[in-house]
Amino acid sequence: MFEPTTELPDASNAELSSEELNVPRIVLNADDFIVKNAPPTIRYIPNFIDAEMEEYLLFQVENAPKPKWEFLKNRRLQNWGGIVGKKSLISDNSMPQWLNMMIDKIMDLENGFPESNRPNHVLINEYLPGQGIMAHTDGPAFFPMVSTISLGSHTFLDFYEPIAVDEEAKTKSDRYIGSMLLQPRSLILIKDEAYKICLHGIEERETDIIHEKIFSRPSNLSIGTQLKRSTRVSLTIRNVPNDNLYLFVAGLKKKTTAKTAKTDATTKDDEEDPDDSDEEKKGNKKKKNETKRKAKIPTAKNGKKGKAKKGETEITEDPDLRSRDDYGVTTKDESMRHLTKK
Ligand SMILES: O=C(O)CCC(=O)C(=O)O
Repeated sequence: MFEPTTELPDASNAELSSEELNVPRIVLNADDFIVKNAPPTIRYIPNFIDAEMEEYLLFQVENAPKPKWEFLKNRRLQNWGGIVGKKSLISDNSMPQWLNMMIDKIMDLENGFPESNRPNHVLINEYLPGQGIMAHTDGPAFFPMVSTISLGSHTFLDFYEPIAVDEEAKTKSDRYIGSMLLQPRSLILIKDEAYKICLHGIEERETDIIHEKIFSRPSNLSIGTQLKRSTRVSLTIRNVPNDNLYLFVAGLKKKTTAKTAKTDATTKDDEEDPDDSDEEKKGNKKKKNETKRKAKIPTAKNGKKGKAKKGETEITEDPDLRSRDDYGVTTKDESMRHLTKK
């Protein structure tokens, strides 16, 4: 599908360094790219990579070993770096050079990830036109900042208030805050309230129409402009602070701790609690339990607490502790369609 039209590095030179692959190292300050009218803090860098690099990355994604692909109902994905559990990463030391290169490029940003939180996990999602991802917050295992590179097509990344568990439960459209127009080759960095409190998702649409609530509207795109989606690949690049390396030796599983803090407390859960894509697959089952759970969170606006109403998905007290299965969407939400495997 993504045949390179020019001569590009291929898997045979995948171990070459960024310099050898001529990745320009330009130091940008991420804080120069804060999106002013968006929830704090979203930083958006258009043309973070050039077209040649985009083509190269699409080629690498498309030509990854077949078993790397996981098929969900609404998209397919690849997981690199290991399995993300509730609180830590079960690292498999598998980050290929073509992704390390992008991690290096993100690490070159001033005010990006701290040195001690270099991204160690990459989730690659491929969306055909009409596909999307339900509104969610990222799991508690991650350092609270996500970086995403878009390839191949634009999309709208939509932001929502969390379900305000108060007297008047709001619909999803009531909770809609606005959208980022993510252009191919761009980088978005989401942290603070936008990461911890807001939900983000992508509607299943084939065409997007520019409207007033697009935070990142370029001046050449007037309200009403229609943008037809094509296949989009996103590289979601994150850090999981607790990084456990598992060694499989003669059928015996032995754990070594690559980084310190809290690892001992996490391992059992993590083995049984797979990464967020797997949680989606298990979502239908978990969702039933979810609706039974009692939970309270402060509302986005008035800080009140309360129980979720009938028919709502209840969410945990601390949005930080919400994983992909705590979507924070109503059980009637159409995004639940995503939960079934093909
Ligand atoms: O594709 C994207 O830009 C969003 C992906 C995402 O939200 C996720 O994988 O958690």
